[in-house]
Amino acid sequence: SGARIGIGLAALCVVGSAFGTNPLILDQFTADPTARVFEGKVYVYPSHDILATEGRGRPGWFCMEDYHVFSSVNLTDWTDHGVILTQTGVDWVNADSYSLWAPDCIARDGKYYFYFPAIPKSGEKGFRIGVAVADQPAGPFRPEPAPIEGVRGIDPCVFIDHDGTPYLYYSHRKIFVAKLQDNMRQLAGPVQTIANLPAKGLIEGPFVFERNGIYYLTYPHVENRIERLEYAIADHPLGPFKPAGVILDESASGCWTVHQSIIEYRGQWYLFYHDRDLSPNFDKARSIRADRLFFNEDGTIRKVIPTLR
Ligand code: FUB
Repeated sequence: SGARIGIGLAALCVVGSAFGTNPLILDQFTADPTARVFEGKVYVYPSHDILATEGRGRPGWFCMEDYHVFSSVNLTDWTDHGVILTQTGVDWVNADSYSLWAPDCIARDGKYYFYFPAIPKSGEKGFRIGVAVADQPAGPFRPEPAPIEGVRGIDPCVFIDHDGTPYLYYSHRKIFVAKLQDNMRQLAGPVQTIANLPAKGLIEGPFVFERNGIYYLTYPHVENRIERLEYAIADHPLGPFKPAGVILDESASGCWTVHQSIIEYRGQWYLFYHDRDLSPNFDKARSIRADRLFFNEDGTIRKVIPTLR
């Protein structure tokens, strides 16, 4: 079904804004940014919010029919590489569900694996997680014919440890983890629930990274209407994790969701997240931001202060 993927090479154009003048992308709504450093550039794989209308999605709710990928060498000028996956281009996805939620992309052995949640056309309830594979960070991505067996949930994040073991994290009110096989398309072991995280409120959107032997599990957590970014630390990708603090307070604009990724690029750490800068009255039409992130000497993360336009 590779031919059915819309590859918007024609859409290749610079759409960015100056770094430090969030939001990063001004010509469309973007959310749930997963930033990765590939081939010396920052690639961002966000969700793509659009506005639902009668017959297209569910008015008042999230509405997403495709994904774009963006890249930058300076976090200032962003290139939109166009559409890399659509709800009509994946065999197992309900082509009328407008539910392509938060994705991830990871490189392994010269291939790029794009993970995305979607609602299946089989009629079963809830989200499954699929994989699409490419030879380049901006695609073209070839979707696998079926979602990952044994996984039901949203917000995939794949982390590859120093020993080469890949782990898939995802959420379904709680956060789960399972080892992946070397083919990056199937589970290699049982799904485990991450223990010791806050028991109250919804937790979603896991993003895991490692720095100086500390494994950081970051996640949005909502106890009272608006999500804030929190994190837990461990000395192994499977835990046990211990909650360690707040990275980003609840949005001042009142945006219900937040969703994050953290990268080191040219010696500086960055938090990518979203708010609703281009849509102050509707928080399902979001915009991605980036801000510098700093660590304390003991490895704890200092709270990020959002910079605005
Ligand atoms: O974008 C849809 C959903 O909202 C994501 O999957 C969640 O993490 C939240 O940002």
